[in-house]
Amino acid sequence: MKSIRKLDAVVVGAGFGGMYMAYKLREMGLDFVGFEAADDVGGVWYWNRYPGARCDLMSVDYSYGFSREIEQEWTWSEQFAAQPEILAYAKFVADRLNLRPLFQFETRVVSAKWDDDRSLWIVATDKGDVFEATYCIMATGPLSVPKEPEFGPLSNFKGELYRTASWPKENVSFEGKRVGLIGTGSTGIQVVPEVAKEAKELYVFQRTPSFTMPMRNTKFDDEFTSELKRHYPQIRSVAYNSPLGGVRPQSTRPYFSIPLEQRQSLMEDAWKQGGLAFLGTFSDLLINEEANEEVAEFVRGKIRQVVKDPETAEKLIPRGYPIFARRPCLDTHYYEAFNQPNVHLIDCIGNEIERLSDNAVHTQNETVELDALIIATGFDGMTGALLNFEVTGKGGLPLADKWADGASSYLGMMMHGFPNMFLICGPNGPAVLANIISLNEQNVDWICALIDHISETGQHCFEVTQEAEDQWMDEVRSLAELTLVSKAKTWYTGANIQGKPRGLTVYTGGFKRYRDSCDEIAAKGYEPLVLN
Ligand code: N01
Repeated sequence: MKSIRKLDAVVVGAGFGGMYMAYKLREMGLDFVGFEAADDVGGVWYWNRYPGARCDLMSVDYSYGFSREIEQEWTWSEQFAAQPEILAYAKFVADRLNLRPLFQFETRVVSAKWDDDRSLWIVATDKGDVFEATYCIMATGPLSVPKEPEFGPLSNFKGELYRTASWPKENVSFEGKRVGLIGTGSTGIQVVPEVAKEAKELYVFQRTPSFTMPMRNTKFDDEFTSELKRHYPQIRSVAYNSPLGGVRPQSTRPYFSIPLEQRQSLMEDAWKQGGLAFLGTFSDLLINEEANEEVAEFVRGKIRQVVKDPETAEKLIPRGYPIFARRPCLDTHYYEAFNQPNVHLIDCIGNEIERLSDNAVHTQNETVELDALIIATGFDGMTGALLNFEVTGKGGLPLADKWADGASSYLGMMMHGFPNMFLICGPNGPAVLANIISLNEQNVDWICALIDHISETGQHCFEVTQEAEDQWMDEVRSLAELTLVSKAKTWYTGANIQGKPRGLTVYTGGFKRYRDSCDEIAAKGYEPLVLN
């Protein structure tokens, strides 16, 4: 029988959250092990290496701010970095800080169980190893478990099958092939223009059209890069004090505070500028339904201008939900791709995909024969990774039972009934509406300060009270009611997964307000936590 190793902490996941946590725990002198299912660091950027994968937050924001050295040594090549560059950055950080020895790669945690009698976590891996740890830290990411589409099983398709969320490392060629793509969220929208360049025919299966705006990516030149590096401290300060946790123009101008002509001209400017410029043009697009609809109509007009076939344009036009309520997408020639003769839109509204067969996708009304099929149907977001293995808290309470009616947590970082467990960027924090790298850093710093505090008090355990968790959840829900974010059927609300409890599991108050709340709790001596 293998011996049980005793630790101060385990960390699950070697994405940007897990990497920074491992770095900090080592600095604190704690004995810990990190586990990662992949064979290297990078998390979501390790797995999602599909053609066109790119971050829609600016690279200067989507990077660590905790190390002045790394900021100076790493050079971003463009405004919105592509997946290979982001993964290279993660590897660079791992090398520079010698993080790899802190992780066991190609190792999945299969269970994490709280032992009431001994007040510690018992963590088992698929390698048959068992660890006992004071703290269990879940850096499992909000988007790490792909959704299993309703028309499965995917293995019914005998041609080349690719999932964007676990894309092969080897080069994939679609040259001369009939390719199907299912899913038109942020991922599918990035895949289309790339595969359209190669495929003989590309069939895009679209159920809900997304709003997407031109990214208008730019390369950085040497002069820009050296200015950027000189100003990192100021850039970080702006980012950390912003609602997004990143540098983006903010507006205090409500949409209807200026005349129509001026509004139109500002929208034209935002469209030309690209990126998420719209969100920095008016202050109330996520709270004022009428303003939101006018901006949506502007974008619909742009789709009509770009897409030459009016019938295709009408099918691509999103209706029935507010713009920005689904994750706003940024694209590089997405709508233009539908002007190519080899790209075909299959509208799945009223024409659901029913099943896959050896060489075809069968919808209610048609059969499309294919050589290759790409699945970009999204993720079991926010909670999927944590419910993917056995996690039990006090009294053997399964996490699945605690979350049976919806994910509840305190600050998105801890849960009543699960002492000494931390979530990094967990549900009900601002993850996915804020720059996740800034949030990772903030969560990790806050958690490490709490671990220090616990050890200074001579205690070993913390647990958040039910009352504090309930109050936080009330705040999450009441803030959500002020915005239009929950008014679309999205993974933000669990609506993309059959049987998943519905409800927005994201804190919509913005990064700065969230950070202030966390700081206030620390300043007041962590009152909502019981230490023993
Ligand atoms: O997933 P999604 P994603 N039949 O859930 C469709 C981040 N991200 O991977 O809406 C037909 O948005 C589904 O249709 P519907 C970002 O946070 C970031 O694209 O269910 N279609 C939808 O069109 C993003 O929000 C970046 O009607 C089916 C699509 O699949 C998150 O990841 C890049 C279907 C899923 O869209 C998830 O994006 C990429 C079915 N049975 C991703 N089932 C950047 O930083 C599902 N669909 C740029």
